[in-house]
Amino acid sequence: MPVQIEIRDRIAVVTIDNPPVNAMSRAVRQGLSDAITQTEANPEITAVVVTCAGRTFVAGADIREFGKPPQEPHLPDLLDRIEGARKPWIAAIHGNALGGGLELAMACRFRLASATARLGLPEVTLGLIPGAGGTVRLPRLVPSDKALEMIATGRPISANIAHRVGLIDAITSGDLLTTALELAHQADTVSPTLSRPVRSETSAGSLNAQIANIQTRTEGQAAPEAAILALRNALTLPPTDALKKERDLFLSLKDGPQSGAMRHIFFAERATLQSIRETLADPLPVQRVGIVGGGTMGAGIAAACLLAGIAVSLVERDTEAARAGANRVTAILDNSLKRGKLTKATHNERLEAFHAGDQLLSLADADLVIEAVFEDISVKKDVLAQLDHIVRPETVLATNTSYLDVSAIAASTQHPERVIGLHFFAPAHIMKLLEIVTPKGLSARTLSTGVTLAKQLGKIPVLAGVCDGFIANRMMSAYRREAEYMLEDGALPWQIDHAMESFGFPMGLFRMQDLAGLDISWAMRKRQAATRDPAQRYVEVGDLLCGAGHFGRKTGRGYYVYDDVGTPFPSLEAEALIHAESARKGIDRREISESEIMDRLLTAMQSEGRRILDEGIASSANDIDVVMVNAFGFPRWKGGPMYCSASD
Ligand code: 3H9
Repeated sequence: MPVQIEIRDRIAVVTIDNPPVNAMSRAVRQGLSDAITQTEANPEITAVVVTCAGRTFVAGADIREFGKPPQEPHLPDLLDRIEGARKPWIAAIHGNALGGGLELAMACRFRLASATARLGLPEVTLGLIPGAGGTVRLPRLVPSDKALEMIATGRPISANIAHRVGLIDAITSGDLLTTALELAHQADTVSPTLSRPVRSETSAGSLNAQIANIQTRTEGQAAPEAAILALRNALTLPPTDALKKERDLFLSLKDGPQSGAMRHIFFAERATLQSIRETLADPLPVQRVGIVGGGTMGAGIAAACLLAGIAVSLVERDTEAARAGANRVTAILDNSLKRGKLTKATHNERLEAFHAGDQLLSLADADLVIEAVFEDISVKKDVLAQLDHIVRPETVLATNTSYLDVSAIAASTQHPERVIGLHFFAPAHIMKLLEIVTPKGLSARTLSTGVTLAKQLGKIPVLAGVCDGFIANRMMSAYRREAEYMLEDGALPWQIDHAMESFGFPMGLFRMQDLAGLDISWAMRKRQAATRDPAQRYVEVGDLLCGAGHFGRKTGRGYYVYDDVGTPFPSLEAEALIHAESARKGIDRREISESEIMDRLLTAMQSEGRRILDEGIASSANDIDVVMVNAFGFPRWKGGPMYCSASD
């Protein structure tokens, strides 16, 4: 039974028990409906406490039911009954109260939360808006700017903030249920949420400015626009009308393409390890990580580990380089402190768990060592071969490479079964994706340990087989190649970028390459030149730009030219060079429309994706979508290239 009732001292305790996250499935809704009927009918009961078993309060409606027609009892009706009940309901919140879970809490008379709870309306991240009164009840509890922020960004807030802004009535660090039972005796003095006026301390001007800002940031997405509309309705219409309009908006979004795509990605991100779930066992506990290389990537990985509470020893080639690496790490931690992500005490604790030096021997007691040195296979092989003699026999050795042959790197050690590829994305302490590259012969324990580290770091692990570029960079190479063909065929970099940005990418490919530095991929192309298939079409524009010293943003020139504050303008020089290349190859340039640009890019991604699947490099098309969304900003509300092709 997912909902149980127990009576304690005339108070009914209604416990929802629907692991893992107490999602509001049909069975839970039915259980709650029965609980309302029973508690209303029982004269002995004076109030009701609703609480949850397990690790969290209700984390929302059951998203798995969204593909099916809605089934009674509907959540909005239930919440109306709870709010209108003669026996006041008190929400006792621990863990997360999200979406429908927070809507349940807001329909209660009184909200008590444990100090570590988090509360939010993340529907917008699933292409939805709250559909059970959230947009109408929230601005009656918190100021309308806070309500708008929560509904339109979907970001949860801490119990402390929730208390400060009025979303919850009390916080406890003691026993949640005991406190809720004490408070239940006073709950009938509080008026129901919908009977309260909206909180109007935010001025119309500042709300409009906030709305304009959200609209700019979320262009092309239906849910934030609907969230704004729903909030405006809540602020201006009688509650019953606003509720009806909210429900209509919710239902039309739920059946729309963007929510379908975002739900696809939500589940795909959680299913990336499905194919190996059974084999994951007995990981080596990772408490101390060694990192070789303190450049941007090594420092980012070190910071990611420290932020996750893992001790780090960083090694560089000499003391000066070690000091520079340590400074990079410290700067990231300082920034986290400044932005309120770390308390002063935790910041100090993390710094104490960090050591930087120039001796590989200092990594002897590490549980896992990640090399993040220069992207050159002989340098990487050398580092791993040395580490092999230094670390304990069970220590896992990881190479952070974005495309090199991990099997060959593993073979440079005496124990290749303990070598794994961990491909982080820059900035490593922020980007959620981690490609876990699995060379043949890898031991189950090494794989489990790599996966466990990914989880400890809060990353989304995606498994990739060994090949040049794994999943991410192979996909990127394929659509970059197509984009370069289009340069010669008739399009210009800014037209391609505009098409991608209109599709929903945060930044077009050429602007992104300028930002990353054109010299990086140039160096890679030079290394690959000897093995390149001479029959394959090759576009030299990037090489020619680099040859002229135009490395992108950092030299002020690339595909674009940049002014002092970094604003990009189309580069006439790049344009002339592109035209000259078309002419040299005898290509008759023609107009290429934005829709053709996007069609060609998507087709290139999908064809490469299918090859990656055929070769067994990725274990599912969903993993490829997860990579494209999390590594390259493919718009989440379009679900990823493989999803786009399946839903065409
Ligand atoms: C909504 O509420 C609409 C209402 O306004 C209106 C209704 C009328 N449903 O993430 P995890 C599964 S929309 C079904 O790994 P964590 C998840 O797939 C909803 N399943 O755990 C996974 O399954 P599996 C608004 C769900 O501890 C397992 O639970 N709410 C749901 O890292 C564990 O998940 C949200 O958008 C769900 N709602 O994080 C919240 N949620 O083990 C969505 C999770 O088979 N959920 N599952 O792979 C989350 O953000 C995170 O799951 C949470 C826990 C923070 C709760």
